Amino acid sequence: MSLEKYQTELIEHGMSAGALKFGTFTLKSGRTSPYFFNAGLLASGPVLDTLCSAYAATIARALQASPGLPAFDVLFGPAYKGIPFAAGTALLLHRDHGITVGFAYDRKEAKDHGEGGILVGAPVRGKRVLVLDDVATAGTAIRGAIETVTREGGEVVGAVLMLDRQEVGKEGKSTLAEVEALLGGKGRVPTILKMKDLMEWLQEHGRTEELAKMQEYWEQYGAKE
Ligand code: OMP
Repeated sequence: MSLEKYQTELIEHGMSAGALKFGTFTLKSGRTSPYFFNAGLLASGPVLDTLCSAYAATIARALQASPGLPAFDVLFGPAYKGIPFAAGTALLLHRDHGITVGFAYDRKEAKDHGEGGILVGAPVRGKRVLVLDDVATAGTAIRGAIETVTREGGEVVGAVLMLDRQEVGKEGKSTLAEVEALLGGKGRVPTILKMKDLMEWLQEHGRTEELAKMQEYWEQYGAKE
């Protein structure tokens, strides 16, 4: 299976922005990983264009797939990194795919005056919401975003991820399968990239040392469904 153009672009722009790195990194989970993707460094016009175009293409494709993503009303990007990404993706869904949705995001601290509350942007109460997040390892961050929307009265019908690291989740299955089950089943969590896509890119570019370290990590922590 070869990589899509938008996947290759995200890998290569991510690397030149210093966001995607190969080396030795300690994860939130305490695991020592041979790679790290810091979406916070995707922070220039061109690289935001690459990322949001990839999110929009992934969402548009998932809406057509079977089993796929159900139609939704609002794209929710959790603070802070998700805020510009959700805004940019809503814009490109409209401009490039003819899909019109609102976008919303949360505050890290609730306001008790003015408009108040924890959410900003399009109202989610009673709406079908797609959560947009960057990286999933064990699934803590994505579950937190789903809870925020649910608490505010939205119905989370799916989630879109920049990178599924394809690791074991909280219940011993793959994180992706666990989150899909939470959201109603297969097809509910489309992703732009998976760890295996990064490995394919390394292979295509003859980066055998890095590939071997990725393979080793996969054997230790990868989700073998
Ligand atoms: P989980 O909450 O365990 O799914 O890990 C996802 C979070 O880990 C992300 O929201 C980031 O804060 C961080 N992270 C990355 O951003 N990139 C990576 O490659 C790996 C991690 C990580 O620490 O697992």
